Amino acid sequence: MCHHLLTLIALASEAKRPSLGVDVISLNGKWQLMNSNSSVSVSAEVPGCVHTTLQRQGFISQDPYYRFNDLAYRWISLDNWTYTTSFSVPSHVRGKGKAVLVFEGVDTVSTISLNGLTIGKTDNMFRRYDFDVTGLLKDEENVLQVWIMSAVTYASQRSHAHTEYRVPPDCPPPVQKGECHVNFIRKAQSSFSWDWGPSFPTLGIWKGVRLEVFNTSRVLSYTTSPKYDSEHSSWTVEVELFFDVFVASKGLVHLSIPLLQSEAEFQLSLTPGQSEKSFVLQLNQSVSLWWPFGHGEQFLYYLTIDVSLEGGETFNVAFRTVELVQEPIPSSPGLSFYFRINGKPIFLKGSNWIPVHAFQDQVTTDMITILLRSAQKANMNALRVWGGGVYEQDIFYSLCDMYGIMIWQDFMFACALYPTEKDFIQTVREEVTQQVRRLKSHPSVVIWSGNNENEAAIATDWFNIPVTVRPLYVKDYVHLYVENIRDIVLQEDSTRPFLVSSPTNGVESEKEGWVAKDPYDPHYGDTHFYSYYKDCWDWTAFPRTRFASEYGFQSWPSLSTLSKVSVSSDWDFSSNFSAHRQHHEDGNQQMLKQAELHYILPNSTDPLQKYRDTIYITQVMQAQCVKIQTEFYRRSRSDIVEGKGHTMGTLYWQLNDIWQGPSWSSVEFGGKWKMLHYWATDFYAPILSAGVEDKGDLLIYGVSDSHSETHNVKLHSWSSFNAVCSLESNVTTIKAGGSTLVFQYSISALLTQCGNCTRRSCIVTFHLSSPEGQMISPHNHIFLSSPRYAEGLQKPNITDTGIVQNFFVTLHCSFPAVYVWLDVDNIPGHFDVNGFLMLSKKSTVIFGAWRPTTAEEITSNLHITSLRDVY
Ligand code: BMA
Repeated sequence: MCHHLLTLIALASEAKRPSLGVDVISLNGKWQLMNSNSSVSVSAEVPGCVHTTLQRQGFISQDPYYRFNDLAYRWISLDNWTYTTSFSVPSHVRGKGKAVLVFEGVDTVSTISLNGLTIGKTDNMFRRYDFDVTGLLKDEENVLQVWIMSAVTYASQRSHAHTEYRVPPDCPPPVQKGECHVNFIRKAQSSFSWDWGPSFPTLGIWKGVRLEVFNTSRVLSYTTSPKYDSEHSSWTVEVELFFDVFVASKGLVHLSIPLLQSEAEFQLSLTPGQSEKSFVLQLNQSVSLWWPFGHGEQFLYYLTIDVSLEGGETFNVAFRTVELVQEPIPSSPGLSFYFRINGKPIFLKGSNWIPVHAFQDQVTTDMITILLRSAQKANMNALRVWGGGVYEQDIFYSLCDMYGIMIWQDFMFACALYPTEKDFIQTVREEVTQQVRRLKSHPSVVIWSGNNENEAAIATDWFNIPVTVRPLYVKDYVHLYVENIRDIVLQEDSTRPFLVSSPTNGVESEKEGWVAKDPYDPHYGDTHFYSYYKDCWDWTAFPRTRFASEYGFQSWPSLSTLSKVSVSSDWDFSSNFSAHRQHHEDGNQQMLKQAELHYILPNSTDPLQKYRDTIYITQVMQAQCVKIQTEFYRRSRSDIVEGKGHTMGTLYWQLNDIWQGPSWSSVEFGGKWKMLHYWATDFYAPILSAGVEDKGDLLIYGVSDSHSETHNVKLHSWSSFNAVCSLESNVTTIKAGGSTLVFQYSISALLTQCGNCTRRSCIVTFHLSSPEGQMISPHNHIFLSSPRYAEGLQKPNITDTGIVQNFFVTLHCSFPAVYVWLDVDNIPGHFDVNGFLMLSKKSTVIFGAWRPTTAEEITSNLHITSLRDVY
């Protein structure tokens, strides 16, 4: 079975501003902030939050991220806070018919008053609120107050008021040092702590505030949805306009895409109240399509919408179709699960996105850009905006549109059951409607998904719910995600697929009443898979899934990142700090245990060196484990083994960090790349050569994302400085958009043929090359035994012989070296390669700096480590 969603998506520009005929007074800027007993009174920036304000005003002397401050500053979130401002409204503005106060985002539970009168309340940080204040304004000194209740107190009260049955979990595991009942409040679920992040239940006015005054009408939002008519092979763009109308009026709407020489004019007739109008622009020309990164260009066209009563707006529009294909696969039970973009099957390569900061007001466009560029540089074409964080800001989606990064967009529900009281459902309905209208015009968004792991939570009984009452929870689940969220999304957006959960069995889950018996079934939908203690080199233990939307391993971030929030006495793996920052039960042990399976753990007698080396070994382990697992999934794209396979997506957990602590991320807080991120560049390369050992044979696969065939495969193997021997495969074609076994050889035969090699003394390297001898895949290698047992691996004595402008770093070593790692501490930027295998005496890497720096600065900060240097 397959969802036919042959539609085209348009991309809207940033926050919609009311125009002609609407007077707008911005209320952003300086406000006053006070706590409940008035002992704190400071001036505050809006948009902003209480924590940021107290830090900037010097009321708290330290960075909330510093050492143990998440606990020390807990009081901030337990207090209630009031924001106050006053403003004037010129009388010619005040004289207009209708006045509305618009809050783009309040975090979270507030009562808002104007000139002493309550004008409204908020309970959902993901919604915009518009309050009618007609007749309540004065010329001068209008006092606007936002009283914000502690989110922790509110969540606790709501949970206690829910007496009929439990809505678990009550509290996060103690190791997270977090707050309870976050599922009762529509707020970033990770703000009460997560297994990679601190508890900072923020309070604030996190988005803009403004007054809008008008006589006739104002536009609340615009959406643009290109749609493809496959019968006529033509495109249309549907434009929706949402109005707030005060006085009935008539006018014209003019739509045009100049580059496509397409335009049209429509009559507009508005009656008082909220009003939705939609218009369809027929295109006269063929269009250039929008493609995911690595598959073509990202064409964006300008679309102008002119409303005679209101003025004009210009949007980006992009043309692409998306289908989620779930149909039978020959010789495999279950259904496929893959994305077809513009009619072509596309393998999704990427990772999962979490909030960039606990204090969202501190997230800058630069921070988002660095992360998205880093994703693209690592050859990612997809990210999943995970459901425990926030719907990202407009600029995030606009950049994804530009970079060709496909977005799997979760709704913000994660790892919990949720209440279904009327007011909760009502606020969620409004949230979902607004978010779909805000984001649906972006071509980068390719799928909506209802929640993170909540189907699995019920199906596999995370919360010990007695079987007899389970139907009640299933009913609530279906009510929230199917009868409400899904229902709204289907109504609002017919241009992309909707999934109820992740992981899920997709249409099979639907058949089983939306909660499948086993949502992790590899024959259907997507899976999440984590296993920390089992040997990650054993690829046979991974589920051969249709789509791997989460999997990963933790590592620690670099010392330069940690040193911003710690002191030297913390720099020990068994310090209180190391335990405090670790929010995942046994996380630190798991990392070392996994590393120890293949590496000798650092044993320097210098404690600081040992700490640095331990961080290094956790990053080596993480990079190696995720590489093995990802390569397994990529080469499974064509395979069906015992009915399983046809994997068409890998999104490892997780791309970014919310603070400086251990986590599954490949990019540290601040943007520094971990070893994993450098490796992702290779294991996500468009053409990959991947090696595995299977039943005593060495198998090498060529995996290609390309839509046309690739020729000629060559193999290099067995290297010391000089390869002991080198072999070439006679397979000359790699399947387009597939995985091809290009080389198979018995390992014992290979060892006998290749001089004096043993599993412990040699390593196999390989790559793919074109008929002309040009490399078409990155170099890759496979160990035939754990490096901890490697024989002949010596201290390589790596030195750099000076760094020249443009930051070429030339390295020399006296012996081959593995996992060669260059770290320049706090100098922002990244190397072209890192964490590499150095099989030549000399090798040059390039450092690309993100700010002006000098060769001297780099030299004095450069640390070089390889595996043999840590023991
Ligand atoms: C999955 C995610 C997150 C979590 C991660 C690592 O469950 O959805 O909730 O952070 O695993 O444990």
